[in-house]
Amino acid sequence: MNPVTFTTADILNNFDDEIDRHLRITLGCHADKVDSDYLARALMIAVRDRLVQAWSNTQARQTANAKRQVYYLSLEFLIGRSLSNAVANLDLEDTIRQTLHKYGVELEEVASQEHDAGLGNGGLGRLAACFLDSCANLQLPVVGYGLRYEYGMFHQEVENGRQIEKPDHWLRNGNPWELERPDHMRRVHFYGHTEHYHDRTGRPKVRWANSQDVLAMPFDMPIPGYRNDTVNTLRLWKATATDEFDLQEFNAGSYTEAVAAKNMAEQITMVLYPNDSSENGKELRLKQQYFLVSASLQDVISNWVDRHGNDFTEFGAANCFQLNDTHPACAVPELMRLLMDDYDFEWDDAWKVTQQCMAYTNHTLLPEALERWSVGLFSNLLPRLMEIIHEINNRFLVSVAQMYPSDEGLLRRVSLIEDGEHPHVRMAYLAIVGSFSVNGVAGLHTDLLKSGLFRDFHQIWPNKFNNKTNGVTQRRWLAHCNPALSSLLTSRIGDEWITRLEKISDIRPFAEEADFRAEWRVARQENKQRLIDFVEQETGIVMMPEALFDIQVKRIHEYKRQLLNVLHVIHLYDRIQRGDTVGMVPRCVLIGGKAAPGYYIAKLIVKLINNVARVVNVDEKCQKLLKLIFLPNYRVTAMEVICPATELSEQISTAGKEASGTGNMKFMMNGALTIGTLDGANIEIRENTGDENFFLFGMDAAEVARCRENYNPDAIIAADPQIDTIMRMLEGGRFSADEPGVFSALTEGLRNPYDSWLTIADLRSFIDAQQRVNQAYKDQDAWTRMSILNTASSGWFSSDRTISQYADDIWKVQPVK
Ligand code: 26Q
Repeated sequence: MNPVTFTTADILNNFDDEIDRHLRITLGCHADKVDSDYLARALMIAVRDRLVQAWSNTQARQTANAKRQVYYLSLEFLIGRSLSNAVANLDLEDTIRQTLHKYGVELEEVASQEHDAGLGNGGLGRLAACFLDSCANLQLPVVGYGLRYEYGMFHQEVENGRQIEKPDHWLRNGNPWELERPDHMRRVHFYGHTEHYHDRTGRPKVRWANSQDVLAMPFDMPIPGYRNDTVNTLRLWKATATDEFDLQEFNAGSYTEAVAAKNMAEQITMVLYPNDSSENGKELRLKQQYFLVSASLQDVISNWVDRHGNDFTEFGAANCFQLNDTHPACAVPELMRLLMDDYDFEWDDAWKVTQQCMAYTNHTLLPEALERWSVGLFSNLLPRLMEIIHEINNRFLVSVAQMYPSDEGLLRRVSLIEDGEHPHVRMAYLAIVGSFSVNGVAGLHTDLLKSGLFRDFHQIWPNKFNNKTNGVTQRRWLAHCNPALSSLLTSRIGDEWITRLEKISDIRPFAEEADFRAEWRVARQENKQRLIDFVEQETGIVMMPEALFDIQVKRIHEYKRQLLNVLHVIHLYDRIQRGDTVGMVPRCVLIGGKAAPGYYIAKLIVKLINNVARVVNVDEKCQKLLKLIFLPNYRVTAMEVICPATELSEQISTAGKEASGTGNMKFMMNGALTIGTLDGANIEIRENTGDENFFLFGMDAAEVARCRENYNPDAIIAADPQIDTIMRMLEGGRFSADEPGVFSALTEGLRNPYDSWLTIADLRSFIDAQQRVNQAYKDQDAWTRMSILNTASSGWFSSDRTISQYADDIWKVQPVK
């Protein structure tokens, strides 16, 4: 059959007809006045239809031509909305706007009907989404594998200042983007036991017997590249029960009970775990991890066997699995199991293949966030994997003992099994031993991995370790979310920056043109107004348009130090009370983020922000000078309104704690100035934009380490009257009149000599830096110049750059054009 080609007029007519057909036939909507929800669904289906041909072409092309395929294994993909992204990438915006005008609506209104796909917690999940976008843009043969959670990241509400979690049933109205693929269903084993036997040729073999099985049903989501005919795939697995009834129960007359028991299986992909740090070791979470890994590896191997039969000679060279943190680290023993038990590999051959195709990315330095699983739980749930892990460990320790004879301490330190009364599997060590590449996500982070957390492993295998500084996609985080700034940029330097962000440095000389700066300010003001409207809608609070927009949005965490931010707000509040306001610039401080439901202190910080906000925002004297806002339910879609309007980006973690940060990059790209510590990618942001365009404060990682040795926060407080006042207000109940003492856990933490986050140690430096911000903001022209230079220097922080480095250094893959 000949390929069909469309003229512009065809597409237009076509689109009108298609929307009409989907409304009336696909969706059965016959109303006179179509509401925007139906329109959104019709539009999404029509746009998806446009993707399908390129999607299957891409697959065919990659299967035929790619020398190596990459699989990004991640428990999280924080996609957000897809419609506007697809429309922009297919270059359909004008067409669709014309069609929608016939229904009297704007694209933005229709697009706002789409529910965020919130299948992630924060940075790590959003990074996976940016990476998929960049892979498609660069036409790389990369498939994302994840879980199709029925419930995504919880919806956050605030009652009496406290966080309330509500379920996020994002699939309730269907997901027009996904295609169910029953023909690629897989079967995953749990529980049971292993049996060692000899096959017909007398070779020793193992089988996993008496397991309880769960089916994995794949749903594919299209990942379109930017105007390049490439559409990659994100494959999400849903757990479904097998049809094997428990016959005993069935025969005893418990038919309904037997069927109901099938629900156990389906729970595996019911809900995303909403905690992004310390793990509580729940069995269901390990089930999720193994379910993802086993289904995905079987998928890859089965496709391989379809094309190559049982010849695995090239399998290791032709496939690469990138492990997004240790969450999918079971991939190491699972690949071993599949190769040995199902395809008759000998151990050494299987190990060679495994080490040839696994690569691991670490996203945290917090020792308490490193995943460990109790050996007891592990061997009960995954008996065959536990056996393989023991064998990997034994062989590894033998090789270490050969390299470093008589270093027992070393053997104990690097063992994959942490010994003790309740031994645990150290998942990070399993990932390191099983991979050919281990990378951190920013320069400092990788250095600290090598010299600290993974020091012994770095000594054993220095060449395994490498850095890949994170990035974000400028297509979502500038072109889409900031149309005002985008068209201003394009008017001066063309639109090549959309696919090659390094070109954005061409805007640098325009920082010296007064007209350009004026236009920059107009765009910024338009974006601020958009945020003002959004915040008023969500909270009822009206931000002052002339104020400095000072913003911190990210997960609520002690190490991220939202508390430090609040202490500064209290300080400003106190100054205003005392009438010390000469030269004070009006400021709106906005904080948003979710706390893990079981993280008591994080939830208390949310309460404190809300309580301080309540006092500040009703205060007469503050009206024109200061507002504090807690924005509920921070999510991808909220950031799309927030980052274009932000003037001051708060990146204030204790140095050495934030692996990279990625919000920091979105803000910079959109022209915000950063107030930050020398932590994570802040360091690289400062290097790129220049010291003079960055508000630095606080201790660096080395100073932090030294400070801990002899930290006396009480002494610092007593010696600094302004800090002393802040503490008195907090401890004296100024923000907790109706619940005396509610914040004592926070104030006691601040005064604790073992406070891990050293908040008081950095407070003076922070207040001073904020005063420098205040002074700088008074000179709007100079501020605008700095803002332009931040955007102009953001080229390095495109995820296209990051992904090119993964492709060249780790994956060794080429684009398939
Ligand atoms: C683990 C086990 C059980 C349940 C949950 C988890 C879990 C889930 C998510 C642990 C950690 C996470 C997420 C971590 C994360 O988002 N880290 C961030 O990754 C970003 C991308 O590299 C960095 O920019 C941030 O600095 C880092 O905090």
